[in-house]
Amino acid sequence: MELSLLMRQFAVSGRLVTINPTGNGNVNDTFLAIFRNTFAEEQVILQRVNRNVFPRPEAIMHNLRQLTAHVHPKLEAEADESDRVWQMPRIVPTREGGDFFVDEGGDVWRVITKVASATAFDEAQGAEHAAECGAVLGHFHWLVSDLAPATMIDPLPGFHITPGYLAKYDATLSGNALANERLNASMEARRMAKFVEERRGFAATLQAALNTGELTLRMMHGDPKVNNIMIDDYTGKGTAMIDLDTVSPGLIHYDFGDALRSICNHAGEDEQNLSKVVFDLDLCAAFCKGYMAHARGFLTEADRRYLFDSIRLITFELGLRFFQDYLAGSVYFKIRHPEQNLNRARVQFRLCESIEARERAIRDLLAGL
Ligand code: GN1
Ligand code: MG
Repeated sequence: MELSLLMRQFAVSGRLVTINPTGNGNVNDTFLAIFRNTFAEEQVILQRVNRNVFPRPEAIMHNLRQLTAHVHPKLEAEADESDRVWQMPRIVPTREGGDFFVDEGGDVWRVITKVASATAFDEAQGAEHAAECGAVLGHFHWLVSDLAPATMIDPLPGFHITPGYLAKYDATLSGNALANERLNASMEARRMAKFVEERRGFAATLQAALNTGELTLRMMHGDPKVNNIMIDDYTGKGTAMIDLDTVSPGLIHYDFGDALRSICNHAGEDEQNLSKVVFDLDLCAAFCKGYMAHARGFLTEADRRYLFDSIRLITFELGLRFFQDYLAGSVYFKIRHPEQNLNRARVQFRLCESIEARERAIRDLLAGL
């Protein structure tokens, strides 16, 4: 179905001027649509939900409905005392009043409002930006801290359970001849397999702390990387978290680690030159300061003990996910060239090593917060 016809299913007023791909997510397909009338313009985001990744798209729309119903009134209630305007997209209904549209091929499409006058950067712009990212994540954790987990449907069961990804990796290698061929085709891939083996025990760290009750489930964003954090174009302040499909009960540590692994790596996720992949301590310090301004009140002593591990673990986990997907034939993360997921894995593993090498300095920094 043509994009403009799809757009017509949704209740946006004005005339559609243009519709173009936007962002660079690895999962959903995203488009920016601009509508105009004589006096005004409206910009909205059209997305096709990836059914391969999200087997129950109606569940993520249910969650988005619950999340926005919880957060919008909370944002409005604090608006007068707040140092900025915080934003969160809202669902644009279909002309029939539904939250999404199913096309003739069975694909689920949805439209949400675009966060006004703001930019999501693909890499950290400096310490000030990193601090704003921290503030946005801390504020987001506060926003969802009293959202009842029972109102949400787990969008991706096992999403950040690292031992589960190890099991998936093992299953890929034991049941798939092509995966073994891919593994043995390069020294690089074999070195990476060794890297995984050396960290098998470590992979269970956060899950173990959850099982003993040392850490507790809370609402998390699930994907707070740097380009899911919007910065106001005029004030430079953080204004919104986007990509809300993975908001679910989990450990806020996953978010903390995921944000840092993405913000503190200037080289991004697709760098070819590994010597450029380094974990930047100054950006880490800036992010943590911004985060703590909102999170100090709800972080326990036990939470703090696991902050370092969370940075190391989520970086390892993402590398493992890319590596497993490469071996399985790149069926999960979208790619633009055949070796892309292998290279993405190399980058995360290198970043993980850089985090390990800076363990003392990172722990000291976290202890001083
Ligand atoms: C995927 O599609 P995108 O870029 O928002 C992935 C995240 C990864 C990220 C790495 C549902 O997110 O977990 O951290 O790629 N999302 C899902 O770039 O798997
Ligand atoms: Mg995402």
